[in-house]
Amino acid sequence: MAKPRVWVLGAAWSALVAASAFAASEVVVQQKDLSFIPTKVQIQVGDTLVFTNEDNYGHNMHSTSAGSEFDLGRQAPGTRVPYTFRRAGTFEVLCRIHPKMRLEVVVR
Ligand SMILES: [Cu+2]
Repeated sequence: MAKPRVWVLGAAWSALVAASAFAASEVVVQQKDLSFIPTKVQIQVGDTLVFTNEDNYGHNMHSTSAGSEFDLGRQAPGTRVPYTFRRAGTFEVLCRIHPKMRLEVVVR
């Protein structure tokens, strides 16, 4: 009796793992030493970028690119801020506080 139950659970788990391969994913972009790491990311529509601030001061990501305008406000050191891209295109993300920080996001 126990053996079939374990097998069924295993099959269900495999199906769940397979399904998640097609789900939207999260991609981490670091903010470190006044740079985005990496400086260019390619994602799918519906994917979320998770910005981590690994500096000792605040950053403020924003984008004025048509179709993906946003301003995430001041992000404190040590925090994670997610943003989901809902439209395809190429978008530029900048920091209001540090104009040299640039991230290119290609959404397909
Ligand atoms: Cu900054």
